[in-house]
Amino acid sequence: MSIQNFRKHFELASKEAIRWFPGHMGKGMKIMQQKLKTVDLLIEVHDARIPFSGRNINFHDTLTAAKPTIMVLSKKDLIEKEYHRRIVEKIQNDPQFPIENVFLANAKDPSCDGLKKIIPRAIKMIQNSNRFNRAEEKERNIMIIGVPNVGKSSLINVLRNRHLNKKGASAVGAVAGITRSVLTQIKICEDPLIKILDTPGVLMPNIKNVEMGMKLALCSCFQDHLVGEDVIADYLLYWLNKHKRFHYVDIMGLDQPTDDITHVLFAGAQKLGATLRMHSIASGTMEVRPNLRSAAKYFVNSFRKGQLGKLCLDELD
Ligand SMILES: Nc1nc2c(ncn2[C@@H]2O[C@H](COP(=O)(O)OP(=O)(O)OP(=O)(O)O)[C@@H](O)[C@H]2O)c(=O)[nH]1
Ligand SMILES: [Mg+2]
Repeated sequence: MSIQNFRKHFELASKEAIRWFPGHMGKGMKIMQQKLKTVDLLIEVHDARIPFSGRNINFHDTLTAAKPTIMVLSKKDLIEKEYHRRIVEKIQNDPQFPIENVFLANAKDPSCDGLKKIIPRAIKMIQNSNRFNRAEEKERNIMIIGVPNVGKSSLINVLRNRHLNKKGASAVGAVAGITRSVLTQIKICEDPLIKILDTPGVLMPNIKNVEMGMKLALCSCFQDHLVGEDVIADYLLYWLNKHKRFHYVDIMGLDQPTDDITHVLFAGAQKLGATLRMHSIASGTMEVRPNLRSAAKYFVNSFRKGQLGKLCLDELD
């Protein structure tokens, strides 16, 4: 296939796939709102691979408008370094919800520069803010918010380790929905006394934009089975071709780029030796077929591990 023939738009075979919103999330948001009066500052965490897509805009109206807020773009190790400054500036100058204090962070690297700056900046911002009913409180409370799987709990753990020299207090995992209890309070610093409330990820109620939904799916903000690994893999292929990122050709055992996901998955299954034994109704015997689902998972995971290159999915201009 010639490169000019790649798809210019991504379309879902069924629009139904875009109706995800697990019910417990709305309840989580209400409890977070009720807790707001015990909080001095918010840290909104978002995935640096989708710095502008999929942020829950309801956070602004219900939470961040009322308290000083720091934005942390996590997983900075998975995007190109040359984008860092432009991303921060774009968020600071956002026409709708600008956030002044923005840091990029890699929770897997305790010596990361962005990580070092978060708590000192938070202390300063709380000092300079009107704490209303909390003016006499010695304890500073921070609430961490964000959509699922962006690294909220990982950030708490690495900050706790850094400022208190203590290891993981909050459970972390590669799929969405690891933190379930609405508010777990974790001490992360002794002097001054700082506690962080971990919260479950909350998506916006409606994701009408297909591309935004697919980017969130690719970054594991939903559980894969809700969208389907094959659909996520097809979106990934579309994105890679559109941006002329062809590392996948090698990784999936192809000869050249293609826009046909079935072709990619067949080649990938063959490369992996991934097969399925299935009963054929036509012949009445067991047949060995390529395991396309395994190939789709492998393809999507290659992106998630950064093996397809450092990729920021959002356009910067
Ligand atoms: N590469 C990389 N992976 C990260 C980083 N931060 C978190 N992760 C990974 O992202 C996944 C999700 O991390 P969590 O800390 O559980 O995310 P969460 O936002 O608390 O997720 P929920 O509680 O499910 O909403 C885990 O596999 C982490 O190891 C980072 O800075 N870089
Ligand atoms: Mg969590």
